[in-house]
Amino acid sequence: MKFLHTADWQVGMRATMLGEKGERARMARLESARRVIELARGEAVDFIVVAGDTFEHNGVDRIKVREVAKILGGADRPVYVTSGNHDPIMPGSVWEEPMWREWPNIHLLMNEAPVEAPGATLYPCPVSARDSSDDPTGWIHPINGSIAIGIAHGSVESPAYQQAAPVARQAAEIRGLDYLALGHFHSKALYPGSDGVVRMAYCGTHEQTAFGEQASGNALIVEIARRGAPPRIQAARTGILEWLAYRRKIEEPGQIAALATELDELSDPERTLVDCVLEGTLVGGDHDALAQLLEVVEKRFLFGRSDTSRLVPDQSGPEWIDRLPEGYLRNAAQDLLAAASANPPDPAATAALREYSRLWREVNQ
Ligand SMILES: [Mn+2]
Repeated sequence: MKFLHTADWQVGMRATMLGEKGERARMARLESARRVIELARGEAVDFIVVAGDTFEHNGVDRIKVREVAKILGGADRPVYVTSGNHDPIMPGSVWEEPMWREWPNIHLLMNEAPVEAPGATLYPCPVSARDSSDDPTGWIHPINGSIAIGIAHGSVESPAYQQAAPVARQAAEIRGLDYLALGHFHSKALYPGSDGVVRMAYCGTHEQTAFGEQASGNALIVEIARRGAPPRIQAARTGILEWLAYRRKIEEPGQIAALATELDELSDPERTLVDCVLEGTLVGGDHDALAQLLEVVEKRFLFGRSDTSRLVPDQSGPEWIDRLPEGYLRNAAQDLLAAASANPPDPAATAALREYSRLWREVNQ
């Protein structure tokens, strides 16, 4: 028996941080949803499990809901969907739409009750609107000899912090499950049991949602030979967009130019989002390299942002300042340089100095 585990499609996510590029990121969530279904076909899985947060919220535009229903409905195999904290069961929720009944392969699992799937029994733990501090898997007691698969949406217990809907760290063992398909955490995470076998996992979101998520943009293919046999779990890439975060400490000349070259050589800039944070010391000769780097970050990619507020110019200043006409033009640049090099540095002066340099280059070209 083999199935595909996915979750957290978050369709309808606003991605406001991305501004006008947000629409591209929103469309990508549907494109990669189609890739999940293609993957299921290619792997010839018996069924698909969607472990919550298919939608960002219950008010998602019904045209988009219908688009998701079409994608799932075209899977040529059963699809089992449960709710998450973003799309909980409640009056008026997306799950009450009659459209779901148009695709007989889509099964909405909105009750805590076992459901027979091809080759396995499913134990869904749907999320409803009321808050709960109970383990959502608490009701599960496998009753027969068939492969037992739990589906839940929540946070695996961590001693570090308190969660709503905490899932016991050993939930798969405690509940007697062959596999617990988890949703909610956007990065892929596997949890070995006391025997070292992984029987519970987050698949992560199918398409990354923010900078810094590790191992997201995947779906899991899970194969279980029989009740009690260790699952074979394989991650497959489904994401379309690349979210790259660069954190660099600048300590010597040339580092910025090297980073600019690195970014300039990245393939598929139209699918790439870049977050570039530089700190350290900017030496005079590197001002041009920085201008070039920031231009690459801002203009080359689907989305690019940079933070150089902790990159402090050294007192020597860039050469272009010395070449400015004597008088207020040069004095203004030197004043900005002094403020930018002060301790603490004035980030507005740093940005103004950079803008000044850019304008000056334009005028002199
Ligand atoms: Mn969630």
